[in-house]
Amino acid sequence: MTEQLSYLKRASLTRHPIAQKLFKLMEDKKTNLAVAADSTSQKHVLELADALGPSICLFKTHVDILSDFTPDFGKQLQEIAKRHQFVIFEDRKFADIGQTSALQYAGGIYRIADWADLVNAHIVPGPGIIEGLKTVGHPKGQGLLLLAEMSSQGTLAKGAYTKKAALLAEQFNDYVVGFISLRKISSNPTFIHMTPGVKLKPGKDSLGQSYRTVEKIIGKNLSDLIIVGRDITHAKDPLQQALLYQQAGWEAYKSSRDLR
Ligand code: S5P
Repeated sequence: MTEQLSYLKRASLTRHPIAQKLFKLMEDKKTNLAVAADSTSQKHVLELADALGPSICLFKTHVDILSDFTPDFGKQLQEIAKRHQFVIFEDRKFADIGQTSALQYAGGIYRIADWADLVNAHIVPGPGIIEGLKTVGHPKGQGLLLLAEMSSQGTLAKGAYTKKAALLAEQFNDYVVGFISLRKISSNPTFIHMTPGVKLKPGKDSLGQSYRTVEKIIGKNLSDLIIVGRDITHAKDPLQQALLYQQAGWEAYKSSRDLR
């Protein structure tokens, strides 16, 4: 068993307000589960946030797939997040030059920067994308996750690319709070590792998504947080299913680490 710092200890090491809040509420609520609410109905997304709120630490959205989006979406989600104590992550995966990404983040129809605690970015454009997003998000106390690895088959995000993500995170450590990755890729305890492509049993979908188990991701790969989508949102009883993942995630966290 490797010696690792607890989420709570890590909350005290980071100076980023969202990372601090996230680590703390993971420990308080005993959950490292995030749900990916990939429904095209805003009403359904908000219902999921309210129903699953107690068992999750983070709620992940794709606001641009909503077919009935209204400008009060963010405000409504923030109210639910406050009630149930979870962090809001808009999975926008910015990938343009800094100037354009900043405009996409702050403006347009969705005004993501008005309501999302966290967003993420591909590092393919280089550091300018982080600088651009930072001009918008940092003054608001929001944070950025870098896509260091992806869960899909044949991903090009590996090797030197993944290492570069870890270096860029260090370079911008007052704004970057962590990574989307399949495993722990940085030994800096202030960075959080979030992993999608997680199911209770391994498998894949018909479009290249591959699934690894909770035990593999949290227990063996030492990631910090699991992101689960359809296996919860499409379940007969989403809350019951979320509870199974919450328990599995917490058990894997506790049993795999010699926590300090
Ligand atoms: O590499 C990635 C990165 C992300 S953020 N692979 C992913 O699947 N995701 C997101 O995680 C994806 O956009 C989706 O919202 C979620 C996985 O959903 P599921 O239904 O396959 O669990």
